[in-house]
Amino acid sequence: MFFGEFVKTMILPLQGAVRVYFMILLTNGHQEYYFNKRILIYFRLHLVVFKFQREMYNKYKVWLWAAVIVLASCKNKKEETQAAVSAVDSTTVKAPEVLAYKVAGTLKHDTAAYTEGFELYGNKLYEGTGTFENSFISIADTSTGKIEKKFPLKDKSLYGEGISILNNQLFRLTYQNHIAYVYDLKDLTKPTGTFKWPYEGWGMTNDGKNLYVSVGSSFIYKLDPKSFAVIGQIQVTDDLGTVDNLNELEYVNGFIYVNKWQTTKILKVDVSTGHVVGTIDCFGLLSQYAPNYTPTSSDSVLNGVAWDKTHQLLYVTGKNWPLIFKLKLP
Ligand SMILES: [Ca+2]
Repeated sequence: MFFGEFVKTMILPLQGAVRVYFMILLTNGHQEYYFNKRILIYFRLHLVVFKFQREMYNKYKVWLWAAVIVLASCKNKKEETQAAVSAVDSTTVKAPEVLAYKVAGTLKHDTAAYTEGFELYGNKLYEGTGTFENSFISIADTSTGKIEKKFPLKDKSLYGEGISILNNQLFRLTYQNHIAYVYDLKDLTKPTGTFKWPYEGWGMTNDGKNLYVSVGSSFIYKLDPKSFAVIGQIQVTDDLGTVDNLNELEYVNGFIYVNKWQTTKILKVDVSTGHVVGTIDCFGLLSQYAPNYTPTSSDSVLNGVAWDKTHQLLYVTGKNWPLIFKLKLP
């Protein structure tokens, strides 16, 4: 506020006074201009303002110079921070390798499934879906894609998100309800427990011991499955800086495959560093294998990555996609 008042009361009159001064200079100080009534009033007015401006400066000069010093130091600090971040990004992270894959096969996928979680367990394909209207968990056969069981979420105030199975329990996030649920894998009709979760819920996976959760940012959180407490975090970066909009996750041998929301890319992230070491681009898969499919909305994006350990294949699908792709990685 002080700085705004200073501009109004001091800078603007100063500009007017400078204008009068230059007018006098331009006329070589000829006295006849002082007899021009309009110029004389203008000049006197600015002398009054000049005096007021000087009084204001004397009154507030300590604060003024203090503000100038603070602003200058802030600017220097910001530049130093940006320089440090740039140095880390450009020198420590290599450009990711493009991973050339082969499509080993396809399965039918339920086009009503707004995929949020996707995982293989015991040779079955588990899928968790979203939206308030149609959140459910399904269990499908991995050789045919046929859904064998389906468990709708009855409470329509809940929006289902990522799922993961660990120790015969199925964990399930919600989008903005700030609640996570845990189910006994033998009975997915009702949860056996709940956890509070402070962020949005996006994707989930596990390494056989701990859970990993994405929240739509560049961070993946590592959680204790017993308490849902955060015990670590990974910030994902590539050679261009941090990578955000991280969505569905799949842990495979020290790496997490994560698809970046609203893109056709799956990133291979080194869990120990957070660096993106490879990218899988699924652009063109749908148009090639399902040329007659028309997406129901702009939300029908790639989201669903699951690892088939037995056959060493990466299953990939998307929200409302008609197919699941089995990818053979290099
Ligand atoms: Ca997954």
